[in-house]
Amino acid sequence: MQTRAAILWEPRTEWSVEDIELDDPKAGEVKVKLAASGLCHSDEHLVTGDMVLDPETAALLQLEQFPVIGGHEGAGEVVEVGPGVTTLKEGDHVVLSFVPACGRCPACAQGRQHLCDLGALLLAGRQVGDLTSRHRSKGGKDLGIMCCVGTFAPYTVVSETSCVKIDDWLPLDKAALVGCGVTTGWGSAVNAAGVRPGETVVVIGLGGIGMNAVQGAAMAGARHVVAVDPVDWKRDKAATFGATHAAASIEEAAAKVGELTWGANAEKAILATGVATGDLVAPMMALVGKGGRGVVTAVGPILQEDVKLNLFDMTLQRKELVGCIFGNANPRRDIPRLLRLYEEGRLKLDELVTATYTLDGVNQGYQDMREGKNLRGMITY
Ligand code: CXF
Ligand code: ZN
Repeated sequence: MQTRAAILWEPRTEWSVEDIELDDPKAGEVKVKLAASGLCHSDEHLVTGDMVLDPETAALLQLEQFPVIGGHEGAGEVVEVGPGVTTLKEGDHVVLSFVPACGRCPACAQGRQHLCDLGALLLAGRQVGDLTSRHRSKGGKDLGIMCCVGTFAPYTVVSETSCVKIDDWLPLDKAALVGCGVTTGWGSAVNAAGVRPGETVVVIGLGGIGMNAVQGAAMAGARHVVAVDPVDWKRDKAATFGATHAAASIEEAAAKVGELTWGANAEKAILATGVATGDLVAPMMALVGKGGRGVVTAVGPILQEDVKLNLFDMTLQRKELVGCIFGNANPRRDIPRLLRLYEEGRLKLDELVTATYTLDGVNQGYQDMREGKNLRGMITY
């Protein structure tokens, strides 16, 4: 079929919205009619050239990262199923999980689906079944799809392993948010940080990820949630997601946390900035006290950046630094679970969407993100 998509032909250019050809789903694949796609900062990292496919993986798979259809936070309806699909049928509503979960690899078998072996293909963006493309430009060039989903398009073809079936009555434009940002943020507090009742938690960066880390920390029973961001309205908004205190910078947060804990410092800190760099990790670790834990959930120039840590902190202070992808969640458990919490009025999703755009407005959406205007911009189809 013919459809449209926002394509990034190479880094440091704009998204180009073009007509494309979309093939029928092959074995194990489904065609999804998307209702909405969130504008996550990770797609912006493709634009800035920060987030490159690991060269070893690229060489091994003989794949190029570009051109790529962006978007990895979407939800929609299955409109066609390929041969051998057993878990979905036409008409099913699905959230596209930005990490596929095959259910069979060692990570999936241990319940760590966020580490599914198919995740090696996140930035290679080909079909996980046979490493070919179903998406083609008008000029006949194979197109990659961000995180194996490519949600900047009204239709896409994905592996059934990227789909999590959800209840039909849920609003798809809100459910889309759980395909990346909400689960990543909430899970970074609940799963990765393991926030416990009564703890003091600092969340650095209040975008779509950080706001959900605040929300997760509050839900897990934190006593103090200190929300850190230089943008005034984001700090104000964090209070509605459960933040108890706010700071405009890490330095200001350090003073606040020292005061709140009588010098003991926080139990947990979460780095959720739009651009994570290695030099932010040591200041984050300084916010946590002995036995405390810092979580890096944000991404940025991930292959290029190293982290320097103090050995006293890691030994005598026994601080922990924990990595995080997709909130260390299990998408098939956590996506439906989060949506139940939304239905019951206990998880905020509506409040995260600060602007909606058409597909043609994708570059405007990212410009608004750069200017600090959005928590989540959302393309609706
Ligand atoms: C990212 C993580 C690194 C690969 C692309 C997606 N996560 C969420 O935005
Ligand atoms: Zn994302």
